[in-house]
Amino acid sequence: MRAYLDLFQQILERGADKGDRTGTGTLSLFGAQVRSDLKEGFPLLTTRKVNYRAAFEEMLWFLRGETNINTLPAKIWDSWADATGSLGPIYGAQWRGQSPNQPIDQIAQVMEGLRTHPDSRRHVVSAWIPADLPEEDRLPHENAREGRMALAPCHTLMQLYTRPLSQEERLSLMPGRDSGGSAPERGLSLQLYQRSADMPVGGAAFNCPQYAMLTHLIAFQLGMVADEFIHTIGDAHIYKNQIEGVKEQLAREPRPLPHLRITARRERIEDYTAEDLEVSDYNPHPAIKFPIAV
Ligand code: UFP
Repeated sequence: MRAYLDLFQQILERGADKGDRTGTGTLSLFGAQVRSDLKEGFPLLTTRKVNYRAAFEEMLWFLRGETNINTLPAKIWDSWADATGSLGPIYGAQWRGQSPNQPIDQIAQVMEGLRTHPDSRRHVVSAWIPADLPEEDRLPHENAREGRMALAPCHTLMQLYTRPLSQEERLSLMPGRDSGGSAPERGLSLQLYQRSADMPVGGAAFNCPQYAMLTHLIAFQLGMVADEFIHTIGDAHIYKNQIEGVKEQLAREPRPLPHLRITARRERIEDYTAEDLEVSDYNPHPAIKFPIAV
């Protein structure tokens, strides 16, 4: 996670003073990439306590194709929904093909593709469906009420990649594996393109662990090892009212990374619940309250 802290520092030092849709004002850099080796630990910020459970719940909710806040226990999207709780055709609808403009179940297709053509270079899932994008000048709930996405996808597109593990890597992964059987032969990596990241609250704290978890989950379903999570970011920003909280985090010493274990095997990826995901050895510094821009 040091690379995320370095990116915070870079944004504070070199970020452009940039206005934004929410009127809060940001410091912003364009084009950043952070790699996390999932074989070395689970990428969760230790410089403040993060509610990773909410991040996992949101990801599992996307995977089930859900788009209404009434089925999401964590109160992440409440400020964006319309009166019925709908968020319009956001992630879940696009991933699972539940929008009239995008009827393909991309998750099922990519899982099947990874099984049948592991070396393919076409394992892509996109939430960016132009026909369903919101109108920028309307409020989120107005867009949702009209059947458009309440918020344009921030994490826009993911690509999955598998590779054979070297003999050395396979041997080093053998001890303590839960599968009991032989060591998996392939590693699975995921690269996310996030067009816009509120780095302290969204990008580093929330989106990183949730996509790292998704990488683990897909790898587990396919009998592979979670290899790398590569986080590529377009507009990487810190809101001005977050600067103090970020500086406080940069003054803290990062601690060893926790670990993620999947404790049950489910038939389909949408069948997993947060109870099946166990994070151990997470000993973060105390929480820091951050304002969120709507
Ligand atoms: N944002 C994230 N991650 C998310 C999410 C939102 O960082 O998962 F849903 C932030 C990015 C930005 C704001 O600060 O929310 C979205 O605003 P905009 O659409 O104008 O980029």
